[in-house]
Amino acid sequence: MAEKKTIDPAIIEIMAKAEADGVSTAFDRAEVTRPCPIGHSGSCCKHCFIGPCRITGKTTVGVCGATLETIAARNLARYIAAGTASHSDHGRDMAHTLIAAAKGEAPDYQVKDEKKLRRVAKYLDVPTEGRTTQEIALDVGTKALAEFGRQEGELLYVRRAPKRRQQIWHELGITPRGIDREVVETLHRTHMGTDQDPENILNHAMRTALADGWGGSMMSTDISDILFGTPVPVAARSNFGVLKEDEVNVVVHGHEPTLSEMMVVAASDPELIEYAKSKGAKGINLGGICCTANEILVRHGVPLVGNFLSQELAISTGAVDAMVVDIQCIMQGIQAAAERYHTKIITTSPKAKITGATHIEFDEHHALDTAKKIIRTAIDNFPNRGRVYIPNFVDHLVAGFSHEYIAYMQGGMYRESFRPLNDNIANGRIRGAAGVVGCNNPRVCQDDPHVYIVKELIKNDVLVVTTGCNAIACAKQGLLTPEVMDYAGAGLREVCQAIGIPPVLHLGSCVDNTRILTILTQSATEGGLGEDISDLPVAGFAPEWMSEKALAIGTYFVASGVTTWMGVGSPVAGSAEVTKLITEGWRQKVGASYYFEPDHEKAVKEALAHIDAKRKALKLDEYDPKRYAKSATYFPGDYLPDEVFKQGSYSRSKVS
Ligand code: BF8
Ligand code: SF4
Repeated sequence: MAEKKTIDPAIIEIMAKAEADGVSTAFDRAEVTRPCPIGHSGSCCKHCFIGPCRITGKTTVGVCGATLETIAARNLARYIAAGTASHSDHGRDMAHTLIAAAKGEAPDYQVKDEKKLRRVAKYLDVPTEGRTTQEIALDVGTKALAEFGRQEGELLYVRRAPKRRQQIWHELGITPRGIDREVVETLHRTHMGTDQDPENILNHAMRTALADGWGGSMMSTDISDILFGTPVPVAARSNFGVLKEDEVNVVVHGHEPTLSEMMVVAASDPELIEYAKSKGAKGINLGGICCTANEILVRHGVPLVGNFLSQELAISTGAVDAMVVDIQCIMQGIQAAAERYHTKIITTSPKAKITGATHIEFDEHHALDTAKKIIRTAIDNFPNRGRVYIPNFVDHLVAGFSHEYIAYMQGGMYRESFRPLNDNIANGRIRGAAGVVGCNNPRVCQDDPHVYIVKELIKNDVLVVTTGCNAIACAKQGLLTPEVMDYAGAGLREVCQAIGIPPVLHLGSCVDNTRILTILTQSATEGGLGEDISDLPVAGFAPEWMSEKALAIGTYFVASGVTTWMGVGSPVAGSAEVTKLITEGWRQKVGASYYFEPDHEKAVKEALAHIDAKRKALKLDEYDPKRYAKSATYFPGDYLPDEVFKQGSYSRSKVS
């Protein structure tokens, strides 16, 4: 039943076509390939060729004597190292691009946000007085790059965390040093016969994740803003209905904005539009999948085609003339799907090739030329289309809430602060805040846990910030619009109306989870809600996580003081001791716990109780959903037509 696999109406509709066309998708393959229960629970070690050693109960240790606890902790640490490496390598490439732009070697990139450049220069101890933009940019890029290979001292960005947090990290000895160093050290420690104390392994796993959150990912966000502009709210559209039957559809998929930004420029090139017309198309239509989609959505309003589990099915529309990919979260299955249609898969990164795909290597020194070549290839492919069927679903959305803009909304350019939000959390209009982020995973119904959790939270007066594939799930269900105020609790609605923000704020891609770290720090240091991130009434969720990056993100949130609920299942379920170490153990160490809870209804209940406990510890007014909004200035349905409100779900509108 398609309905059990996804709640996305466009996916439900296209599944039948995909099946008829003989396309195998992750939804199908997930039924055939079940996870190995031993590996799934973290109880299999393959760190040397004596093994793999599977701890099944009949065996209690590996051949080398490694215990289940050690094996589970090592496995988790390695996931986190891979996630950190992926985000951080992306950040490193951003630094290279900034340096090339500053030297004039990448003429298609310029510094777009000088204010942000100067702010980031301060974080990195780069002098700005009397210097040109190019000089500052060159030093910022060079200093950022040095953070990856740093051998002495600690990451400069650590100073951006609240003082108390920095102290906790110092006391535990988990302040990150060089980004690459922490990743390498995790691989070393988890090599056969090295670190065999689960607690010690997990401490270093936190240090590695912090190198991602307060290092590679944070620098990636900063440099993207410097080069491409800091996002401000922008209206856009989402889901398969954004594909156009009569235009050349180019779908970008992956993560690095260096490529997708140039695709935006190339897609509006008049010469190429004329070329498209010469092939019988009315124009060039750009859309995105996964995080690179979020990057160009928040800066240019480019529509979202879908999230992680939409990638193969978008091809099944027969309307995608080229799917242009770079790095991360790109299923190899898209190539097999594309071979059933006319779609060209174009790989662009030397780090990520797919057998059978067309490779057009992207190089920041000739960025626009390469982007144009890619678009031209897509145009040439347009006449090869077979039968096209585009499920006619589209939703509207508002995205682009950078932390700078959220602060700006609370007082304008001269008085921007987090005071209004802090005050309204203190007085109980807002019960708390939550970050709901992360992937799709075909082991659960696509988008269902995402949407359930977000709706429950806003109904309970919890302000939601979102990124990554959760943000796209919210977009596809119409949750990123002001109209969603109808589903928000009365207090939260009042505040959102007063400030002029929707109750669910789209902050960007997965590396932009670092915007949440910045917001949390600003809120914690603004006053009135304690002095550290772990004092705040907040929670984190990744309801449908699947990637190693998601584990790195979850871990850096916990190590930064945010108790986090991951859905789907636990990668350390096999070890009660490791589970205890990352829940109770980490609560004692860093003031937050890492939960893996497949029951998303239970996760929300636990998170609300956690938020209330934090309120109590801060001696704030007890949360009372009936206290505010008694003046009857608002009635349900003020934002949505009655019949839509009564359906209980906004959106799923058909395109006219
Ligand atoms: O970095 S949320 S499936 S697309 S890993 Fe991947 Fe997960 Fe989507 Fe972006 Ni993030
Ligand atoms: Fe087995 Fe130990 Fe080798 Fe792991 S490191 S595979 S537990 S012998």
